[in-house]
Amino acid sequence: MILRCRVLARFGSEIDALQPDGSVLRTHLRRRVDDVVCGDVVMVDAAGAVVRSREPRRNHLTRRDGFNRLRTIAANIDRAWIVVAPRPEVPHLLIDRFLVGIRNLPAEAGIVVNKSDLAFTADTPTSGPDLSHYLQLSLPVLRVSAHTGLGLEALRAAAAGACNILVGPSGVGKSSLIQALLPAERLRIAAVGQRGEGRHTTTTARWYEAEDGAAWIDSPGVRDFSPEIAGIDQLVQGFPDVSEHAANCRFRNCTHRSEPGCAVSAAVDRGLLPVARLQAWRELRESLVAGGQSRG
Ligand SMILES: Nc1nc2c(ncn2[C@@H]2O[C@H](COP(=O)(O)OP(=O)(O)OP(=O)(O)O)[C@@H](O)[C@H]2O)c(=O)[nH]1
Ligand SMILES: [Mg+2]
Ligand SMILES: [Zn+2]
Repeated sequence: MILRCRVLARFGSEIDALQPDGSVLRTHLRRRVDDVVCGDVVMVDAAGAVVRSREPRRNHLTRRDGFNRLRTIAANIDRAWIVVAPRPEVPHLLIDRFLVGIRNLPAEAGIVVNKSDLAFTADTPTSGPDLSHYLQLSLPVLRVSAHTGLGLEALRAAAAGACNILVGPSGVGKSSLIQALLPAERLRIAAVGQRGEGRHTTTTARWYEAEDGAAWIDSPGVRDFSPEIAGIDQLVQGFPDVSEHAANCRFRNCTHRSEPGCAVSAAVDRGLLPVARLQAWRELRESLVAGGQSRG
């Protein structure tokens, strides 16, 4: 019998396939159909526990591994949430880099500030990190806590009916959030007292289905992310704020460094654009030029 299955996770040459009846079947991949990741839809020969074919993907998220090889993390993503925590500090550059990658999948992007229970302390008496600039980019910014449940209903509502992936650094609580949203599941979470980056508790992306029709993909934490983009047109997708000001630069090919009549630098000077956004733009623009991918 041939069954249409969702790929929950991949382990080497095997996958966990979610069958139409809701049961999970550990299934083998053959070399002919090897390009299969979490979120894919595959046709499975249930008797032989073998994947016969994969359906075309809407999109897929990739990243470079430690050997600079391109790895596909997950496929068929509607919405990607960049998860951060107020401490040790919010990784602004990582957010900006993810934003470019997500917008070009294409998929919708949002920011989730988890561990908001830690935001109100003596050393940070405000409501946490200032991410107001991202709101101006029409990006939802949700403050939540997997531990206290704060903001989880808003996150659930924003995720309804879509396939959502959680991305971000290790230790920010991506798995904890999915665990809090789906109490019947059993996710691996870093032990209390082992907080912080670099522990990499989650080692492979995994798909979870909610009763409200949403899907959640938990992904391994990353230290860095480089969007795979082909040129400047794709770069501006992640920087509508920079490109809005750039339209008024004197030179069309302005690099927004020290050119006369640069409207982007002027916007930074006038407090209309955070300098960190301009720095992130420059850095990614340079990597495009270095990679020979610039188209002007
Ligand atoms: N105070 C507080 N701690 C939290 C919260 N959410 C998660 N944690 C803790 O943060 C630590 C890391 O949580 P994980 O869910 O394993 O983090 P992760 O993002 O999945 O990490 P990787 O799998 O390594 O990418 C654990 O000790 C959690 O208990 C929260 O809302 N508040
Ligand atoms: Mg995890
Ligand atoms: Zn300029």
